[in-house]
Order: sequence, then structure tokens, then C-alpha cells
Amino acid sequence: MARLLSLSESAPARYGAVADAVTARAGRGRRIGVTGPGGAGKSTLIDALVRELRAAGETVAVLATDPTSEKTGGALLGDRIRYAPGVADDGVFFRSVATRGAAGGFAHAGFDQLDLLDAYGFDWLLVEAVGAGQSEIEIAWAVDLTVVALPPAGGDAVQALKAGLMEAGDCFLVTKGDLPGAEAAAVTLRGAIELRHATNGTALEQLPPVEVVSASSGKGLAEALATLRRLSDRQRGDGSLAGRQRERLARRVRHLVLRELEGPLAAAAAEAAAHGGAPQTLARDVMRRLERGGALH
Ligand SMILES: Nc1nc2c(ncn2[C@@H]2O[C@H](COP(=O)(O)OP(=O)(O)OP(=O)(O)O)[C@@H](O)[C@H]2O)c(=O)[nH]1
Ligand SMILES: [Mg+2]
Repeated sequence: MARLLSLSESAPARYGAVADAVTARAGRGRRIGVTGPGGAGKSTLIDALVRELRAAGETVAVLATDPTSEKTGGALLGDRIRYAPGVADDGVFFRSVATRGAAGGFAHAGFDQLDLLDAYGFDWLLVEAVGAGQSEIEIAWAVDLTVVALPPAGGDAVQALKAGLMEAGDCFLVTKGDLPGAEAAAVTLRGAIELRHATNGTALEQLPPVEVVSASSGKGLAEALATLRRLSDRQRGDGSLAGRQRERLARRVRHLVLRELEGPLAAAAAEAAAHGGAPQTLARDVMRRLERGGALH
């Protein structure tokens, strides 16, 4: 499994040879993304959830994405992951995904790696991603459910609204619940969510839940896990997960095709530009040329 994970990053073309076999076995694991501002407590929360899940006898794989890993070479990750079972534990697996700082970088290897871990039978697949504009949208397509982790510190909930985290969240967890202001932050957040959804008439029980957790004290962890389980079961039962999976697949296909086309398209566009003319006319010429050249087949 570790070798295939590496292959998906270092040699995507070779990994493609096993993609069918992997895909056929994937789809059972619960894919949960944990996003939110830097320092929100995502890693600590995941750590605590892993313990909780292992105690319940469930297996869990964690993918951590780190946009700064380009600079640090991923060295930071080792520090951040604190989960260290006293004995070797086959039921838990940690891995970092190189995002190489590129927008949508998760798409390249991360999607394949999630499929792979899923195919190997992990019950839960947790993905950590710092919510920094584009990246949490990207993560939302990679997972079945997105958890937005927000610290109680003043104003962060409002910031989240602005950053577009609100749309991406299937569940909101106010972290560091042992600190003052956590309950108040949850109330503010609930108010904002209700207000937002009131305009499109979402039923109250369909609103993303807001809960307070503390990785330090353990408060709310079991409840949060129960909530995730309930949301996960619901989306499997009502067909919405199947819809999300289709959309995910379509996006990945689009992404791969665009990548294939990049080279031939750039060459054809440069050639057309050398002749000069209206961009609209040249674009049509390029389309015809790509078709003739077999790039679209
Ligand atoms: N009091 C308290 N502090 C916490 C809790 N969870 C995390 N912290 C602290 O918050 C800080 C950030 O925690 P991390 O888990 O590294 O946060 P993160 O969101 O993963 O951070 P990045 O990956 O850098 O974005 C650390 O100093 C933690 O000790 C908690 O439940 N209570
Ligand atoms: Mg972290």
C-alpha cells in the first residue's frame, strides 16, 4: 500500500495501471475532510478522533495536506502528528500529501491516495487541509463530508463566513471547547447558519450541525463522532453521496483530460498566434487542428 501511495505521487502514469483495480474496491470508507483556519486545532482534533475511533475498534487513515510542505519538505508534519499508539497498530495510518503549493494540488495525488486507502479497507479516511480560500473547496470534492473546525477566538466565525467556508461545511466544530467563549462562538455560528439557510428554505434538520469539542478535555468528541456517523449514514441512505461521488468523478476526468490537452493545446496556440489574426478565428483553427491531430481522440 505504501509503495502504491508513493507511486501515485511520483509516477502517475504507472499508477494509472492499477487505477481500475483500486477504484473497483473503493467506496466503502467514510471520507471526512477537516478544514479551517491555521491553528484552529485541526491536527489535535484529528488526533483525538483517531483515538476515539480506535477505541471503538474502527480503522482510520489520515491524510494531512500542508501547503507549506514545499518549503519545509514536509518536515513539519512529523511534529504535528502526535498520535503515537504505545504498540504498533495496523488499524491506523498517517500520510502527508505533497500539495506542492499549487492551487488544486490535492487533486493530483490526493484523490488517488484516498481511493487507495479506501480500497485497502480503512473504515474512516480523515483529511486535514488548512482552509485558505481555494483549498477547502478542493477538499470538499475529495471527501464525502467536510468538517469546518473553528477556534473560539473572537471573529473567526465571521472570517469563515467571508472565506467561503460556510458553503463548504457539512458540520461545524468549535474547537478548544475548554477555553472561554466556545459556547458563545457556537451560538453565533448557529445564528449565521440559520440566517443563511432561511433564505433558501432549508429544513431545520438539514442544517449543518454546530458542536463544541475539546481535544484537550475530551469534551464533545464522542458526540461529534456520532454526528459524523449520522451524517455519513444519511448521505448513503438518501442517495446524496452517490451524487457527490459522480460529481467527484466528473471533476477528476475533466482534470485529467485538461492535463493531457495542455501540451498539444499550447503548441497549437503558439503556432496559430505566429500567423496572427482574430483570437476567435484562431481559436476555431486550433480546435480543428487538435481534432485532426488526434489530440481530442
Ligand atoms: N486549549 C486547547 N488548545 C488546543 C486544543 N486543541 C488544539 N489546541 C492548541 O491549538 C494549537 C494549534 O493546534 P493544531 O492542532 O496544531 O492546529 P491546526 O489547525 O492543525 O494548525 P495548522 O495545521 O497549523 O493549521 C496548539 O497549540 C494546540 O495545543 C484544545 O482542545 N484546547
Ligand atoms: Mg495541523
